[in-house]
Amino acid sequence: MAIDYQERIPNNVDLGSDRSLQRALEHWQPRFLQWWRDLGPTDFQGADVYLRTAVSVDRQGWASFGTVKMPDYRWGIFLAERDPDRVIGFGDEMGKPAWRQVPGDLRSTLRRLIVTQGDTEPASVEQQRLLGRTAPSLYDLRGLFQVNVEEGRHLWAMVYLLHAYFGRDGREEAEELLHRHSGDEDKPRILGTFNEPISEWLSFFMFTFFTDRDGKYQLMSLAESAFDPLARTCQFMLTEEAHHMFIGHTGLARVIKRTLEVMTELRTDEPDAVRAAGAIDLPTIQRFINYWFSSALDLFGSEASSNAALYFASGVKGRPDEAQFEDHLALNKTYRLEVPDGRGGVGVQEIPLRNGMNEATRSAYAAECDMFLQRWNAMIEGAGFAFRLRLPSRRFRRAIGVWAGATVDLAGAPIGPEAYHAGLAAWLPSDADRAFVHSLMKPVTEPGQVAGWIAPPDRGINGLPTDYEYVRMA
Ligand code: BYC
Ligand code: FE
Ligand code: FE
Repeated sequence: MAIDYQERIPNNVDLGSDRSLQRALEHWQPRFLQWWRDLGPTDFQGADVYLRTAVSVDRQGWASFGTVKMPDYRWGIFLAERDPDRVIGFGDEMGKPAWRQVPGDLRSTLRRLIVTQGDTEPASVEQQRLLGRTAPSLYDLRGLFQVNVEEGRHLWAMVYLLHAYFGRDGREEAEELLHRHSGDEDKPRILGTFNEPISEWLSFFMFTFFTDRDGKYQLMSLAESAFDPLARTCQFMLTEEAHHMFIGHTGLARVIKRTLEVMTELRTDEPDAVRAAGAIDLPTIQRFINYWFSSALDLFGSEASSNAALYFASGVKGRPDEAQFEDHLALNKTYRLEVPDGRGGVGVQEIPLRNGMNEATRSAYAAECDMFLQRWNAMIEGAGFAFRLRLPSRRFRRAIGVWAGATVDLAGAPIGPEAYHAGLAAWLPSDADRAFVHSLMKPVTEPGQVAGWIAPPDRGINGLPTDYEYVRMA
């Protein structure tokens, strides 16, 4: 379907044919814009930014690139094409037609999932709002804003579902999505990680690497949903999500590349020497990995989850790439969990497979993260250094699930609380680490120039050169 780019709310859901829905969204739109001005990126609302905008769902040409001021970004509503023959792919309802409406008995379950998903999107924009002041290049500044506007669009995507399918309580939830705020004492965002501030760029790259990747896995699970509008919405969001993770993994690779250049030049891996030369030493990068990975793991929910079993049974949420599994019922099978045995050791518990879906997804996620670490380790090895980056154990520093609050080391071995608390100082970024990283955060605003702690990007955006003026200050 062609999209009228000049409509107030660009969409491919034929919004024009539903006047009351359109009016409800037009009512929400100025509140969204007010939120964007109040809690979106600081300082740059008047800047001209070279941004990608979703304009259709065609595989080719789904986005257009151009220079816009962020408040004029055309946040639209796009759902992947509907397959009229789509059937439910898993669970107790498998083989029945996908739902075009919300089944009454699953209304609150679906609403809660959509609200949880929706809540993370504006939360991340709030977390990142000050970063524009210290971007290492105009290329990176544009990358930040690209992520921010698209997270804004993801909020639109969830608000559309709430308005279109959940009546009055959906509209109320849509309001609340603008009233909870990241880190707010009284009204925080729903999930833990989304209340942690992101005040420097190393954490921004960690977040887009680890946390946006949780987003990918959750969206893939929801793209399997029997509730067809949710599935199609999430399917299209994944198109945009790929670039957020690209920013994360290329950003971290560039940081490591720069560190290795300095180490090679100085012929040392001494952290103090690397720091004195203005790069981020590998042990500090490791501590940031320990922090952000463990924080992201909690986003998958408990290892043993009756919620997850209900989602799977009813069809509301599947597994990422459900089609790749042979057995879509997951009945009469178990999942083997390692759990604290209550005596300071590790025991084994068999749980019904459906209850173990969160852990199965978390484990696929961890394997994907590790693949990138191995690439970076190949860079380190290629430069002739012995240091290796590692993901901490999935048991480490958990706040949700069977290992919540357990005192384990980076390898996941249970240790006493004293050893744990002493260990944390070495395992997580210290105040001094954070202060050092902050000290590097000096904005670089000359086109083509890049801060000294990160290597330049290999390529520009959309075929443009790396020294293109991606952001022009107002
Ligand atoms: N923090 O059975 P359990 C993204 C709650 S990121 C606080 O363990 P369940 C993005 C849970 O709600 C993707 N609370 O978990 C990335 C439950 O509460 P109730 C976001 C938590 O329900 C970057 C209780 O603990 N999308 O898109 O199986 C930038 C026990 O629940 C946490 C989604 O999350 C936590 N970490 O699974 C921008 C998808 N974890 O029922 C965007 C939608 C659990 O006792 N959400 N709890 O009150 C879900 O599918 C599920 O809610 C979860 C939790 C996977 C998050
Ligand atoms: Fe998102
Ligand atoms: Fe994202």
